[in-house]
Amino acid sequence: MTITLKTEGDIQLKGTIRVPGDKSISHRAVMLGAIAKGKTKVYGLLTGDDCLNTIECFRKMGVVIRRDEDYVEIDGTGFDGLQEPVEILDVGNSGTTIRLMLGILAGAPFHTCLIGDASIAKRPMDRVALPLRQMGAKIDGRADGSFAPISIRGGGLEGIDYVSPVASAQVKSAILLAGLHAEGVTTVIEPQSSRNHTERMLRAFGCQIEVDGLKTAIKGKQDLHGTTIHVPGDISSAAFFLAAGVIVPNSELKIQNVGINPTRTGIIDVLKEMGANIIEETASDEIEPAADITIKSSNLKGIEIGGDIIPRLIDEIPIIALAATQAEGKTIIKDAAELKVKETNRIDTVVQELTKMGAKIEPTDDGMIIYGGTKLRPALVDSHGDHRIGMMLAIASCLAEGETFIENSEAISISYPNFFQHLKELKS
Ligand code: SPQ
Repeated sequence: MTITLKTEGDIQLKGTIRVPGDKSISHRAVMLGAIAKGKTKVYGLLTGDDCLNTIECFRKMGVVIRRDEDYVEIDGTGFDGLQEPVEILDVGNSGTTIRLMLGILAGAPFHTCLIGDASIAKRPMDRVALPLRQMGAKIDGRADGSFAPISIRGGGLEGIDYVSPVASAQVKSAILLAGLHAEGVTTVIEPQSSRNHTERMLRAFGCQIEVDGLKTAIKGKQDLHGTTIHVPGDISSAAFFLAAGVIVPNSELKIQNVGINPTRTGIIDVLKEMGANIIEETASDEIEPAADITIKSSNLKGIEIGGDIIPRLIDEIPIIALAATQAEGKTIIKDAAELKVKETNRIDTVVQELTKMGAKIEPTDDGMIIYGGTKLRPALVDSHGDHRIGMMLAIASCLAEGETFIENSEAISISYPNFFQHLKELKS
């Protein structure tokens, strides 16, 4: 679907919104709720396409999951109650679903086949298949199990000590979830800290897990027990309006109940370093901390972004790149080669699409260089089926007077089904 976004004269964004539930936390709440013993109630679960696919995968393994207006209720079967699925499990566009499911299924003594869409078919699965095979799972698939479609026969796992070559929460989580059903202890050491939602959620379900710097250890054969979870708003979704509030002149926005887990708040640190006026007020501190965030338009300056902060803002790089087009001076984003294996190659798609709107931006091997102070113009642009590229382009259209056309805009419902409604409310 192609959407037309019209910007007439100088617009400003004003108002208060609550963004949908955190996608990473929502996936984990459903997954752990399904394999726990007893009922789990999840309030604020994201009902975007990716999380709905996670729910469908577990329904195909016999887990009863009910959706009410305010919450989702899961009748956990306990891990041993999962049933061998008759059908193939389709993860759609969701990398988190396929990689974390592989970790869970590695412990299940039956056969499962997983597929996804054209984007999933291009994303590397060997990063989880290799350690899971070391633990004893039998995995096959396209290119020797490096890509989906992928099939797994689990069971009989032994704990391993795994030194991960990438800072990836999906790799870490897949191994920890397999470790939960392995003999002995499983450890994962990461090169830098990735998001820690799996560890926090496992604890909430009564599991013991030890974290020592970059090393995480889990003892096998622990039971999980159903619980109640409140999912905070997704900082990766809020990021679009955080940046919009800063770069669209004369704007002032409040975003309520945003998850501020420190492994995810790189976007706030970077925008502040660039000169943004952002104030956080703590809203709650349960399994995951949350805050109300107020943003005002500010003059930004270009900075260098790289190193340990990258895993803390990896999904926000498209919108950071847009913010950098409005900063004074040059912004360099480096150490972010992981962008190449997301829903799209986000180095290429960011550069290609923002260039169409007049941005001065160059790709590099591990990031991009953005020259600030550019006036953007409307254009025919494409999300390439990547929700985060689609939302970044919609925010860019607020700075481009005239009509911007975004092709494949339906991808946005993967993580933010009411994005356009919020954009319209804030513009009026
Ligand atoms: O689920 P998917 O498709 O991989 O989603 C993305 C996104 O932009 O929404 C990545 F493209 O987020 C990942 C994130 O990049 C979600 C995630 C998680 O929930 O564990 C971790 C990150 O990926 P990785 O590969 O660094 O572990």
